[in-house]
Amino acid sequence: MKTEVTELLGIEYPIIQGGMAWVAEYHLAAGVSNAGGLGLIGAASAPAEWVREQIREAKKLTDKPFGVNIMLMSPYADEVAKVVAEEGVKVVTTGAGNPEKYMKMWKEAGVKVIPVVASVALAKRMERCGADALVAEGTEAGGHIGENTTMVLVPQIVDAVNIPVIAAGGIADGRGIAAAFMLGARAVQMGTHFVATKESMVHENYKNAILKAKDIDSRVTGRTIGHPVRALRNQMTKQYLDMEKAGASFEELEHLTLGGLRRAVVDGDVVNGSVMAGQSAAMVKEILSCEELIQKLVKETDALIGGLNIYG
Ligand code: TUI
Repeated sequence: MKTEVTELLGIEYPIIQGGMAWVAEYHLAAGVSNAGGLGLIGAASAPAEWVREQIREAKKLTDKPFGVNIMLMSPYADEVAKVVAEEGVKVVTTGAGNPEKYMKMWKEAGVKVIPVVASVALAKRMERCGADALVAEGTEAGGHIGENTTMVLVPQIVDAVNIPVIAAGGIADGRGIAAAFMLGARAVQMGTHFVATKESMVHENYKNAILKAKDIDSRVTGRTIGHPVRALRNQMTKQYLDMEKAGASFEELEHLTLGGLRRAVVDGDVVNGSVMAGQSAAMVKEILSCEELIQKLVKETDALIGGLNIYG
């Protein structure tokens, strides 16, 4: 499965783990990288020194490349951007914004930059300012999302840019990976299935909520305030959507979800916490190790498209 992306990143398989807030800490990142994919530490809204410590811990567990995801709405984004350059991190992905102002610093430090985008316009802009590749993330993904599905977003971005495209959103097995390659992607990014792995440190209740999830259990809150977030339905999403229908203000809605992801991930409160997960949660059937999951994905993908020579 050699592709432009495995070559660019120096990894064995074209499978990247999403940089999920609170979930993607160094144990998971190192687990994915040791299994031949690209693990990511999710900087989320954490202070820069926490991120530095995570990077140093990951380096103790793996000598393979790994990356850091920077959530651009974080109040610490500027400092975290500097830390990744200082610590010699190989790859940065970004989410929830436009990373243009950091591009020069990262390129000078030799960091590969892979913005996560949800639109063709931002994809083109990122190529112009020097991105090495892009993650095209469809609305099937968990957390903060755009409006286009993976099926329509990936081919449009593939047509619009000349850098490799990594498909994300709704991918949880070899069929999804094979489909992504058919759409022109050169790798995939998966989040939800990696939440439910042995190496993932999330509360057991969070993993069980993913295992139990059915096709109808996904909800998007925050559309009315221009901040759509996908999570598994529970008391919190119900109350949030009821309040949105009743015309609640930005402040009232924000108050409801404040600290909600931490409550779900750390405390295991899957009733009133925010159980962010993609629509693919319904396809996650068992808890595997990162190694077992990646080997399963590679085997399934190879059985479907291994003979076609389309990895590119
Ligand atoms: O960033 C994500 N997913 C996320 S970030 C996140 S952190 C959070 N925590 C608590 C509540 C809410 C969020 C959880 N999930 N995915 C990548 C992604 N980026 N999806 C969509 C975008 C995006 C959206 C708008 C990128 C750029 C953009 O506009 C950029 C601009 O300025 O034009």
